[in-house]
Amino acid sequence: MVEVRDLARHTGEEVTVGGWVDQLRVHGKVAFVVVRDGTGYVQCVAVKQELEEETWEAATGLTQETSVMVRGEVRAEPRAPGGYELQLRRLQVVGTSPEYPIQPKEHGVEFLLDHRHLWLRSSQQRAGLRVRAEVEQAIHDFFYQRGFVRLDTPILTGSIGEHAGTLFSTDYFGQNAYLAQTGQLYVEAGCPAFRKVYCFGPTFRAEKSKTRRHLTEFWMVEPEMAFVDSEGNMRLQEELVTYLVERALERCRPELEYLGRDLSKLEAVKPPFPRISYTEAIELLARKGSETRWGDDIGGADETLLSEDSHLPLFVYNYPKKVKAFYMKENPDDPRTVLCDDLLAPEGYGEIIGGSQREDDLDKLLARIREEGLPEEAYGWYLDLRRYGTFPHSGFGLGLERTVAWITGRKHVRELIPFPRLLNRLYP
Ligand code: NSS
Repeated sequence: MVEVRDLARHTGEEVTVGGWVDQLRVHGKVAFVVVRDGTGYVQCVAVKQELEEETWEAATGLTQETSVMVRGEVRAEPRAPGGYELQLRRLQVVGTSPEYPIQPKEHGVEFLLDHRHLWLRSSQQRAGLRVRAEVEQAIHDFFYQRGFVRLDTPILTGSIGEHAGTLFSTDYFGQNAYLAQTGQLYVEAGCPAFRKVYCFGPTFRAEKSKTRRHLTEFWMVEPEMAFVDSEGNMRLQEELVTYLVERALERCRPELEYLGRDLSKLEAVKPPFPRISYTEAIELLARKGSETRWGDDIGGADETLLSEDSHLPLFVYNYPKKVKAFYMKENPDDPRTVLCDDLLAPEGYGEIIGGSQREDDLDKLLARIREEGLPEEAYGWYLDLRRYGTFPHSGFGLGLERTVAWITGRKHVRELIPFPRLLNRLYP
């Protein structure tokens, strides 16, 4: 059996392809069956006169998503999808598909999400998820090339990584365990062992938000670097984001074009990215009519206001301590703020990265844990990192689905993960 993507190498030969029926068109005594095998589409041409009666009947009775094995000669045909077609000789139906639920017409999004296991087969979804897979591979390549060691962090944890308000908790043999909101605290422990490390996996947040940017389970890559400050941290973020966009442009151009992405906007993504402080952002927001005041967090609508004019991602750095997580390092020049940054994607796609330099002073960190009312006993191990050879270090988390939503130009993150977990959705 050959894969459709390899058909060019088999021009003139008779081959077998296995796949699923995408389309059938019958024009009198000629029928065209388009088969998708997961690597591409191929059009099979069935000519009544050349086929046994039975084969012709089977070909013209095919329904959408029937699985088949088709055999025939490969011919170059520029007008066919993929550029090649098969002159059908034989056809075997492997699995029938009566009344396939997703038809070539408009369906409501809840219906499509209920049928996500089938919706994955559609061209748009395939294109988005292929870009996702490429971006994931590019992330690993980027860190591997730079000497980072991948450190896998636990999903079940007793230490709250971000905020107490968005935890999924479960019983762990009589103890309370949480699904990890972040792997960060653990990659921090990996720094003295390997200097530069990263984790990349699913993270969980019981967020009650029903926005196009929120999932309750999303994937995040989190590098952590010893002896790197907030400035060096932002430089790595710029390099990573630029690399991911370049890789998508280089290896997923057909998918991006299929999705209608304006490629010139992606091609313009080059460092340095503009940077504004939180205080400057608040001033800019006030000029744009936002009600957000110094001390407030910058929400989704404000992020859109800040990033709508730019084709480049925008750094907003040094937020007030009060709106950020306990582990961020106090800014020595303004102790009301912390040394952190959010990277906002252009065109209103929102925050794709949150990063910071970490508090490396034991007493300050302990004070922050107490202020936040976090259970101190769960952080003994984390505080040990400050007790035994504390060191300046920084890191960040890039949200995969938001990044891919921006790169592909898709509005909603739910399409950029194979099986989205959303408020009110655990099926399929
Ligand atoms: O909360 S973050 O801003 N930061 C952290 O989790 C740090 N512990 C990362 C670190 O420094 N190692 O989340 C980081 C990114 C954020 O910018 C989004 O892109 C993404 O994770 N994110 C989400 N994506 C989808 N859905 C939800 N709910 C979500 N929350 C964060």
